[in-house]
Amino acid sequence: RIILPYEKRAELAVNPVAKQLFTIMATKKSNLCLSVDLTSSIDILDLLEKVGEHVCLVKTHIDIIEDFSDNFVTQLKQLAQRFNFLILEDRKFADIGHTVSLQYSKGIYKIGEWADCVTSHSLPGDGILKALNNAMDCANRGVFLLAEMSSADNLITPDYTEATVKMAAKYPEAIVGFVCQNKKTFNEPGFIQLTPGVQLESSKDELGQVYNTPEKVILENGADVVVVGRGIVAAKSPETQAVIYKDTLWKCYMKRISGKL
Ligand code: UP6
Repeated sequence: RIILPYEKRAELAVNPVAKQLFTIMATKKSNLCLSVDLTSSIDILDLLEKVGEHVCLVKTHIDIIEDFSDNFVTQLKQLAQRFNFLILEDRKFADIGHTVSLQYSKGIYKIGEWADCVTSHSLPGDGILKALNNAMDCANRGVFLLAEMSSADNLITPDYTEATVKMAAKYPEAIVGFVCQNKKTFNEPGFIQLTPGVQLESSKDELGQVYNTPEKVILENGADVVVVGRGIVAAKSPETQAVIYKDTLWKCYMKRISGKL
């Protein structure tokens, strides 16, 4: 899987968002996903004005925004179109199917109306995927399933990870890929490995987050799309830093597909 170029994998993808994301990465030469974990909508939009051209995917936590409005969503969608990136709402659904279908479509955020894709835990069983699959209803939508986490001492076991990948196989049309840390987690080249917990130097934060380097996550661990939050957002110049991450991550990917590891 990991030595195939994104263009080839776009052809192998079943889910339309996976196809689109592989294609955007190849076109923009960027496998950088920016996690915009800011609490003000203006700050998010300002940041995306500056870095939108450098990313393939923007990951939101919509429920941390203090001044959320429908207008914010409209502007976010406009930026996505202008800069050709997709939007991932990192909701990490984890409830029974019925509740998740409401959380996906209803409430203030109406996630299903604007997010190209969402994240979901597999913990509740495959009802959660059935619910999301029904709610997505053939539109250009998809799910990243959490098979592993980046945080220290998380409770996910190898058996859980394996069962998660098996669960995804029941709904291949709904699955964009997996949030995971390891290239052995899945083999299917049409799925995308989304890997968070990345900074230029390996380190940790004070609340359990563990950071690996771009080289390690792409060359050793098989990441296809790399999630960077504070590494860019908290930098003095997020724009300069986004370019550094984009170039570094792309170089690692090019090295990987050249087969000369
Ligand atoms: N995230 C992780 N690890 C996971 C899953 N998701 O860090 O296993 C998400 C976090 C955060 C982002 O919710 O939004 O990725 C990482 O941000 P950071 O680079 O600032 O640590």
